[in-house]
Amino acid sequence: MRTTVLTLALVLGFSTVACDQGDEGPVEETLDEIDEATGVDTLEGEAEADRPAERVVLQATSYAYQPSAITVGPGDVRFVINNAADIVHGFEVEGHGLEEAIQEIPAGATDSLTVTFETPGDYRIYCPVANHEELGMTGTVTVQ
Ligand SMILES: [Cu+2]
Repeated sequence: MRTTVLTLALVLGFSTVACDQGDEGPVEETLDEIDEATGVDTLEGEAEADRPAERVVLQATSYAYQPSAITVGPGDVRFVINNAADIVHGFEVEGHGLEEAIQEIPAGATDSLTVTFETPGDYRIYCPVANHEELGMTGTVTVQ
């Protein structure tokens, strides 16, 4: 249920941006704002907390994430996922009582998900679409 609400919020966020009606809702970003070589976000002024979220850029293909092994620090991490495939994919993070997801990212689209990691350890990432997880669309986020 929580993931459904989150997905809806993201969809509404798209609408808000598309209509150019203001600053509320998730900020939609494009890879233009991400330095492809370093993964560093070059978009300024979007930090909502005192400490800006760590940012991880992933590419989704059929059927894998690149990178699939990610190490981050604790706290807020914003995953920016570019679906480079020609079919829909998604992105889910699960572990240590945490479960957050983007259920669907259309082919060719980019979406982002901010997750707050409070517990160090390994978290699983996988694609929640159809049987993509079984097809190998998985990975690991290590929080340390
Ligand atoms: Cu998928």
